[in-house]
Amino acid sequence: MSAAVAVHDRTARRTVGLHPEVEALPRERLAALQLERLRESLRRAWEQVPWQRERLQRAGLSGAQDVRTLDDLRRLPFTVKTDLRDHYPFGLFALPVEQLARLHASSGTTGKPTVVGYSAADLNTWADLMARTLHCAGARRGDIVHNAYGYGLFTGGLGMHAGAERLGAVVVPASGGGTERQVALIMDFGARVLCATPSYALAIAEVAEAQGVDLRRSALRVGLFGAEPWSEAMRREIQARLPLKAIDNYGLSEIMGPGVAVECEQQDGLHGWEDHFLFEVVDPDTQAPLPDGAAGELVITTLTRQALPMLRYRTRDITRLTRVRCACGRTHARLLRVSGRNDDMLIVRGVNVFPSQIEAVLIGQPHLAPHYQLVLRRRGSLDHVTLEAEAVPGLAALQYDGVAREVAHRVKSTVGITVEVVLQAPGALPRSQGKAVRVRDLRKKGA
Ligand code: DLL
Repeated sequence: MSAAVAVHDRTARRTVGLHPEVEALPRERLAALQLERLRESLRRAWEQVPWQRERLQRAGLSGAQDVRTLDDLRRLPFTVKTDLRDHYPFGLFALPVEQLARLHASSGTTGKPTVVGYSAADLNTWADLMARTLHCAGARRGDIVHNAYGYGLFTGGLGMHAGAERLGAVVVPASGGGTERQVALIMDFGARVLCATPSYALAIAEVAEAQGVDLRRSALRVGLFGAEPWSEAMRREIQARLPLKAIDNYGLSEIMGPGVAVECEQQDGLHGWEDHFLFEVVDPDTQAPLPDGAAGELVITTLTRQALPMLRYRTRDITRLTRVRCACGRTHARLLRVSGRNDDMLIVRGVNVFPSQIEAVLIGQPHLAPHYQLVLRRRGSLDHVTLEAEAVPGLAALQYDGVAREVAHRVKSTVGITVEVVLQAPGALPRSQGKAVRVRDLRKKGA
């Protein structure tokens, strides 16, 4: 890549973000950088990955030089998760495995895991992007960062860890679990930043309350919450129980891990780091590109990944894009919250529903704890949905039925589906230590 457009543009605003020269890069310069990097990424895929070359040829391309404008991206074929599985473990890598520095994997519900590889340069880019992500959320050099994302094959723990170190913060590698001890560490060390899934952040708050520890008096000020869909209602709930700004951050292992997009302090959409990724939204059924503002499936192309260049990866995640400049001054496109995965969408008697829509109705109700699960069963030829919710301590058992009826009514009037609400005693529902399981689908088992 020519150093041209890259990282040291003197004309750009210097006031925004950890890397102001790229975070506030004027859009036309950003586009020039993207095109240059796209061609380089394509060339890597073409030369190093026979499967990529074959299908690019089938799509009528004769090489990376055929991509002359960013609109030519649409000539490239999509990549889907099963492409990675079909070439398990290393078949889509653009570097020999002995030249890599790290492997991560995400476990699928069926079959083989999806394996992703990183060169030393990829890890370096990732740490930079994570430092930028943490900074965008409000973390600063010298902050104590309590990292409760799981360490291991999951990208959350190690990804955040590297970014916090790169930022110059002090990282506490807590990982998931041992929640009582986590509460003590947050208080004793004076953590200012908490990294966790939103559901685990709530579990931490709840355990603290049960221990008689008031986390509202802790030093926590910034929460980086992601790795699962969550609603505005959940954000309000977390911000009421912890003295922090709850910031949404999005990523996926196939593309890199966390650090793909993050909210700034405006909490008004997640800045996607467009100097490293191209974002498109397409119609999930026809794959036709959709304009900014329209909801559809997010498709991401990597611009700088060496080990695993991804061309038009279909994430299955549903979101909307805006390229209107944010009040913070960053110029990069924003994702307007990821409402859920296509795979998680329930179709209940013809109505499409994401669990996060039901969450938005539940959370904040005075008699309910912020935990829930949806259980799907087949009754005859129809789908039956049970919403398992949990009462707050102190609610008399006599009131359970009335509260359940009220919740069912609200779900029907707001979301439009009929659910049977079963109210459980406090503590009855499983607590997450990582990604919460919101849906138990028993239909295939004939239940
Ligand atoms: O969850 C990476 C990550 C770690 C992101 C820590 C943020 C924080 P995977 O395990 O591969 O990677 O799962 C990726 O999780 O396709 C979405 O469906 C979902 N997801 C991730 N972040 C969000 C979010 C990590 N902020 C899958 N909102 C993605 C909604 C999210 N869904």
